[in-house]
Amino acid sequence: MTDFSSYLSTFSQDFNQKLPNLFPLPKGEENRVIKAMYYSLSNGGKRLRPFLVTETAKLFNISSEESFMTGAALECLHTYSLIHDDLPAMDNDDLRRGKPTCHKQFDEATAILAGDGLLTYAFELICNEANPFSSSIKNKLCSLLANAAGAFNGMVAGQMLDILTEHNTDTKQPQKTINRIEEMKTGRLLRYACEAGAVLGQATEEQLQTLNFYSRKIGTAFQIVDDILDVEGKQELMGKTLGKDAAQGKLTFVSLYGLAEAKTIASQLISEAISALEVFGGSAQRLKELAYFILNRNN
Ligand code: GRG
Repeated sequence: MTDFSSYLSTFSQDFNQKLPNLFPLPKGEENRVIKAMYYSLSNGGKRLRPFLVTETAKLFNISSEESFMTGAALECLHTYSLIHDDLPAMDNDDLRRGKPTCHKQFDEATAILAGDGLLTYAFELICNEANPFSSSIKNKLCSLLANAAGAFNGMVAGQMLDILTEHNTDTKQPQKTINRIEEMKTGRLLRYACEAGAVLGQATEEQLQTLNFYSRKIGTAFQIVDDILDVEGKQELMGKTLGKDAAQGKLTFVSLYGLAEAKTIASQLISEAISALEVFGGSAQRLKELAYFILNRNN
């Protein structure tokens, strides 16, 4: 294990240990939905989004304890998107994070509700009084998160475009389309992670722009690597069904550029992301390492 992998793994363990406190189980059989929410949330996952929140906030001397709630909220929202993406009406997947998907483990209606529950709980966590920031910062965090996850150029819009493209791959401008899908579906939440850290740390406009640039570059690289892994990855490491993009004739970075060029583009994006962080000096070391990790990941 590299030094960075072990750093990320320690972060994940610490993060996972704090999760049960956020999910006290109320009495009543309706707690089934909370069990389903916690099942999917605690079911592995690399925790890259809360890691990004934490490390970005650290640039501004905000401790990991202070940024925890914001990272947890984002991971809840991310997990909702995975649960809904796996549903029969969407990607129809049986496996997620190496375990049965939420609708396979529970049932479809419960999985829809678990997604809804995690989405709304994200905002409750940000507003929670245990989140030690001012109302104005929490307000900003909520508004940015709603926009990143929503239907107006956010993740929901990206998912819609992705679904439409699946049924119509002979789009006139495939390059533009694939970039728009990535930017909204995958990119917006990764961008939010860095924005949130910057909001917690009350970053300057210039610092925010730098982090924005970094997160856009790693976001695109993340999606390109995801597309590459769908072709070349190992199912036991990825924990999800692979080869689906080609089987569904999906427009992806690999179908558009081919494997070799897709790898070159991803590598170029990661170099640009890392260079941008120079302004933060040594304190951005872990963010630089994360960029490499995204490029070289196998799950
Ligand atoms: C249902 C509104 C709605 C949106 C779904 C997240 C998503 C949008 C679709 C999932 C399909 C997919 C392959 C998305 C692109 C990349 C992505 C988000 C991968 C999963 O993220 P990781 O690798 O997952 O960080 P873990 O499990 O490690 O958290």
